[in-house]
Amino acid sequence: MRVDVVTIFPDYLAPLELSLVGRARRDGLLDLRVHDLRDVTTDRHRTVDDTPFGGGAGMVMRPDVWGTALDGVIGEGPAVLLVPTPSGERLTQSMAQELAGAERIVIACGRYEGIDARVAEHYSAVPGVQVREVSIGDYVLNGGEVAALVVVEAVARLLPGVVGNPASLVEESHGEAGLLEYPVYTKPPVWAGLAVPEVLTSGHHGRVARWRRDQALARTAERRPDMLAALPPGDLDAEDRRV
Ligand code: 6GU
Repeated sequence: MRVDVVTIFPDYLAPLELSLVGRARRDGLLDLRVHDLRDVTTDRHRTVDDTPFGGGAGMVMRPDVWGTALDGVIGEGPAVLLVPTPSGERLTQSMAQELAGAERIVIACGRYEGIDARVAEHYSAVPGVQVREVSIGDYVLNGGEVAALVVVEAVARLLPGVVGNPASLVEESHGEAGLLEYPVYTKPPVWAGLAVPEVLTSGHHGRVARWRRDQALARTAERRPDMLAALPPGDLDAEDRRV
């Protein structure tokens, strides 16, 4: 997969050289390129923004600058143009899975009050380009760069070969079961006066599995009742309903 990130702060994306995403890049599983939006400007001040038509506070990013930058990276084949914005559709694990199937993703990181709306409109009409305006949660950031980090990490770890043990993708929160993950423990067996739950050291696989499912259910009911309510009815059996 190739990902192009366009931003006025390329240094913000430096963490993508680290850890699992960094290794995926070095291994050739992810071709990630970061571009400075200001490189396409032609004026002395390298201007990328201007005052909003209709008035109001703040500045809006110019569509002509974005058009030049995006035309330079988007290519001919199918691509997702992902625009991080607090007014976008919410990023979910299933969206990350969809994005992991894309050949190319271009991420247009806005700053200030956002990017002139004609940019999304224009690229929506370009054959092969799918525009997705995406929010990472109900809070406001200063720009799209941190959201781009989030999207790239969420997507990269789903690419074949990126996560060493694919089994670790299966049971985690927001995975198949539609539940939050159960709590986990390791050595030492007693720490700060707290013992590991006895069932986990019992060697009884059936009891461990039941305990983990109960913990996941209780946790989800407590922290994310919306997720529990969204489960298909058949997903909860009689044992589950006791929790
Ligand atoms: Cl994608 N961008 C900004 N600026 N703020 C956000 C966001 C994105 N998602 C949540 N808040």
